[in-house]
Amino acid sequence: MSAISRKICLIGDFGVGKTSLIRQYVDRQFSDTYLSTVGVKISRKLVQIFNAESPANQEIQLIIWDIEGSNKFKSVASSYFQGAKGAIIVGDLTQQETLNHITEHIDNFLLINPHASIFIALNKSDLIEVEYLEKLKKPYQFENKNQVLSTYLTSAKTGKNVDEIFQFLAHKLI
Ligand SMILES: Nc1nc2c(ncn2[C@@H]2O[C@H](COP(=O)(O)OP(=O)(O)O)[C@@H](O)[C@H]2O)c(=O)[nH]1
Ligand SMILES: [Mg+2]
Repeated sequence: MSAISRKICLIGDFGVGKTSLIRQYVDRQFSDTYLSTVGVKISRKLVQIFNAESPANQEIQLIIWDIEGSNKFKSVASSYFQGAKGAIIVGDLTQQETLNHITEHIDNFLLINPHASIFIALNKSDLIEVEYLEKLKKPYQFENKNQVLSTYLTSAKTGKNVDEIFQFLAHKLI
């Protein structure tokens, strides 16, 4: 069976954990030492999609684009976004400024891909005390933005919600 391919982008400020999330998802690895991404790195992962209406499970090949981190989000080349059917926009729960920038990342991506599906990852949840997590998540639901489907508390370190966010995004791209 030949799988369909879909490009997705990881988007967010420098240091929020984009590269770490991909590494946890694709390679099942995490490193505390800084991972620098030079230019653009492309990873692939074959995902099984379970469909209740069809006996045959579908497969989708996720083509995951990771760009070198930058706080100058305006400077992200539109060619990086071009052709993407989905995006995971990442903020760091321990750095408020990166969360403030999520809206701009959403808007910049939708400018290029107005019909794409977006999930939000509020990452490094392992560094936050459990009782604060739901409260921190509340302002980042983006219910007024139709393309933003869901917000997850993630940890690239423990793996919390990492498979889930990629898997749910893949589901939306069939
Ligand atoms: N504790 C913790 N550290 C993380 C997590 N995700 C990333 N990091 C660390 O944050 C730093 C930046 O991660 P990186 O993936 O390079 O961020 P990027 O610039 O967005 O690609 C690295 O030192 C990672 O080890 C996480 O979920 N929890
Ligand atoms: Mg990176």
